[in-house]
Amino acid sequence: MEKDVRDILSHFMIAGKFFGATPVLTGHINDSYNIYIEGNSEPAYFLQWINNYIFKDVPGLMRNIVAVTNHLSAKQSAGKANAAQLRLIPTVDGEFFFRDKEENYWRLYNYISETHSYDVVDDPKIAFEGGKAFGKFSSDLADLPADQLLDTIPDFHNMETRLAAFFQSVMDDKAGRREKVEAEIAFVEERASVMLSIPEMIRRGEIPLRITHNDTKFNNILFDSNNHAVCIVDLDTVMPGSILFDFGDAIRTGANFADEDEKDLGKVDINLPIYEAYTRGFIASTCKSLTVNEKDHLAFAARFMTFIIGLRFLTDYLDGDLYFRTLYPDHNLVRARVQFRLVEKMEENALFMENIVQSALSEYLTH
Ligand code: GN1
Ligand code: MG
Repeated sequence: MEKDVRDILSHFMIAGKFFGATPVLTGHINDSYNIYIEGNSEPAYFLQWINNYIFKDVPGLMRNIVAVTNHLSAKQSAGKANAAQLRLIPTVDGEFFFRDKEENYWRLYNYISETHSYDVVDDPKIAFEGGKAFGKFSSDLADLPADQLLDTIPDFHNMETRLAAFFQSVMDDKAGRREKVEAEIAFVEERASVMLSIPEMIRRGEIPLRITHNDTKFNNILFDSNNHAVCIVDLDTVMPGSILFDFGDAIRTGANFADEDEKDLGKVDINLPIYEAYTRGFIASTCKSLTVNEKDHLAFAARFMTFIIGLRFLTDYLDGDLYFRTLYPDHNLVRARVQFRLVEKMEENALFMENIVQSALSEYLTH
């Protein structure tokens, strides 16, 4: 691996001499490495293999990232964006990615130093800061013309197409796993029509499309040593979407007491103080631009996103684990069950979650 990485890096304009690489194992899609340069104890770069089974148009995806990072850097120089920004390191040919002989695509970022992230959050102050940061991310991109961006994964959070794909996978039963998931199939069937309200509203133009991040796992926020959010990472799916998606996915990940793949479902529950703090932070930085329908569906969006990601894990389980990286045979099923249990917990707390949104709105709209 070291030799390959050294070869790949020789195509990029790096400062200094390659010393070593360590794999970063958090994402489920791309392969990532921290890159060390001789004489430095901290990594200097972040290298990624871009999964072109999932991202069908990598050059187009990279044009998106160039547009987004340039836009954010311009805001940062004007003192308006977060404190640190991802920067693409060009290749020796002046491109922003390198394609090797096997048609693998590679990109290199600067390393954002002295930061850390949280998979699960237990401090409301950190949740508030995270909510503010993801809200600000979408406000910072509000003036980037949406037609400049490609849909890197069409219909990414489209519940209609996700449900259709799921029911197809149930019929096909390619991996012979259907009989293990009858209870989960029933869970999906019971909720499908409620979940379809969001794509219907989007289609009717009642919920606007904005430029959104679309993969707002809480651990995509980097915090500095004072726990200030300084950078948002993982820009592959920045494209037109609903702000509801960005709000919901951060709650799904940050405000669950358990990990995304916790085997003990008894540990799965919505952490309401964390939910409240995140919601206040998010509303603090977005409330002036939210429409009435967006405000009215924020709390539901947490359930919507938890359901849709659970649905995708379950679909992939039925298909035989073709999409998400898995570490053991039932990994996708474990992930799906955690999401569905969390959906149930959110259903039980629906009124409370709604009230929190409303009180945060009245607090910040009067500021
Ligand atoms: C994938 O690989 P990662 O963690 O950035 C997925 C997200 C899911 C997430 C579930 C492009 O994100 O949509 O929410 O796994 N990204 C893509 O953990 O499908
Ligand atoms: Mg991602």
